[in-house]
Amino acid sequence: MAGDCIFCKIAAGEIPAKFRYKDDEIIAFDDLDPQAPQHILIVPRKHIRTTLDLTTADNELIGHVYQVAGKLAHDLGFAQDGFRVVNNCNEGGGQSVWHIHFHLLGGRDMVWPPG
Ligand code: DGP
Repeated sequence: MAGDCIFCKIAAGEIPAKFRYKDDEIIAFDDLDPQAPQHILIVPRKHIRTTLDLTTADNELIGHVYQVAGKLAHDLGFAQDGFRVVNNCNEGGGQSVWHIHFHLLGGRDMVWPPG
């Protein structure tokens, strides 16, 4: 755990969140600033700063993130209509929290190209 990290504090139960999923490896909770009717953050418990800090040791973990994204989309009823999983990397990519996370967005049509 990184002491000043918001997502580590949410994982440790020190900051409240509306949880949608939890296991030993990852947590998922509603985004504070939703960009779609359903906007859930899927966050590994392990403090990894950005996508650029992933190693082969994390391959299974990231695969698990995508499995949970699909399960949540299915359970929340927007899997068939379509959804998006987004990872913002570094400031130019839109990253603002320095603990790797994946935005699961659903409940509306998505546009392309993204902003
Ligand atoms: P990004 O910009 O890709 O790093 O996304 C960070 C997201 O985290 C952003 O959409 C807002 C969300 N967020 C930041 N702080 C909190 C918090 O304390 N609680 C929750 N639920 N979401 C947060």
